[in-house]
Amino acid sequence: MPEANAFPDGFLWGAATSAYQVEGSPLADGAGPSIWHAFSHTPGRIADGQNGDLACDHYRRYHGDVDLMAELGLTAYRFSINWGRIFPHGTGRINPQGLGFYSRLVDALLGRNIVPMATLYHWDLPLALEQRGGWRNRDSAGWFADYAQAVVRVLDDRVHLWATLNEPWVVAVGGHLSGDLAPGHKSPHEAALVGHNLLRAHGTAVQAYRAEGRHRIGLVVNLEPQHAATRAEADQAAAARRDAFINRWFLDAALLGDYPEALVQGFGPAWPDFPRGDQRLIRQPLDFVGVNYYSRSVVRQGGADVPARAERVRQSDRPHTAMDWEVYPQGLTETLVRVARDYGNPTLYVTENGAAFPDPSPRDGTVQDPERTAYLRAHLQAARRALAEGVDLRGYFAWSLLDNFEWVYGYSKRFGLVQVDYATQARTPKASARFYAQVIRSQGAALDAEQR
Ligand code: IFM
Repeated sequence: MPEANAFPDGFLWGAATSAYQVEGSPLADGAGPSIWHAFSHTPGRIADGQNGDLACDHYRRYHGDVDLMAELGLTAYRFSINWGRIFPHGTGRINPQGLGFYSRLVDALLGRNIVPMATLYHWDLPLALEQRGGWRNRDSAGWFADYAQAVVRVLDDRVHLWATLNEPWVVAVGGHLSGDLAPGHKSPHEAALVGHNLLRAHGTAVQAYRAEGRHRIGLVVNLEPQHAATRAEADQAAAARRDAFINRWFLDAALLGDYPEALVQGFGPAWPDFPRGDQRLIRQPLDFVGVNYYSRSVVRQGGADVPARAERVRQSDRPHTAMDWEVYPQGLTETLVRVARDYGNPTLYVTENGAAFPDPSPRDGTVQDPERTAYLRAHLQAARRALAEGVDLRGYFAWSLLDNFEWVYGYSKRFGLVQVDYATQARTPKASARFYAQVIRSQGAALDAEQR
């Protein structure tokens, strides 16, 4: 039975990207290198030795890309700002050419009636700041607030939706605990400290925004339900620990003003002492929460990993994407309803959702990607269900507009609605993009059209 068509007027239908993943030209026009520039130029770090030097060349082709968005009928575009384009050394002298790029991008979007949502930090810390201790340094909160202020001062007249950080959990854990992502450190103590300083940076940036900006600002987190593999108490407890680690770490701190007890206990002696008063800075009133949702985890007790001591169990009877992530659309409804319930019904956006699959070559001007289309349909239906359950959901951003640089996987994983031929930079909208365009045109009704 199709749900009543619950997408409200003004619901944003968007797609998302991030600076390092699509822009290319990382050092153009006076920009300073980021930790991702350094990391991807370190042998052995990225599949096939790839890097973001060219990526989708969005820095030079943004105009054509905005035309493409308009052609698909997108009403919003979520992008991130590369800090090192604005402050080549992270602090100090502003580089007007860097600001100029984002200003032109925003004008191009507004010229096509596309609402811009700007993320201030999507993982590309200026290398100069990493050399000063990066997010491990308590000063990072001040550096970030100054950067936020400079950007907001120039763009807030036209950008009315801002996010401070994208997925701080991934920055803390991927960058400082597992070490898979830049800057590649492996230390529980650092990961906890970095998480805390990211939250302080979020808090100071929101304060800077309240002084300088006049619109709306929020935080974007990655969430995934943690389901126990069995009813055994030990597995239930493992799922609860992993839930505190992945889902509650940043939301509890930013929205409730405290860390989950299970998280602090899980880190044990690696958990640093933080000055009293930090929690007050971290808990700033927010205008929205952005939810990035891809999959769920099924877990059982096991492993010595700090802080969750839980093991994932692969659900081999269920479909998986090319990232080996289970396709689990009902988890999106579950996640949105849970955030609404546990955190006082904040305004929400799905700021990322999508799937990588190996796509065939273009034929007759399109790319057939039935699995991605099915993923998109099912997740949009799941978002609609959350709306029907009373969640204040204001928009959905597909990840991603374009195939792009998928971090350590290089260009081998394709998440785009639009295929990119990296040799020629040709863009070909996939069938999923055409489907999304129909959904947008019909304000959701096409979700219930017969599936071919
Ligand atoms: O590509 C990433 C993005 O940068 C952050 N969220 C998840 C995406 C897919 O892995």
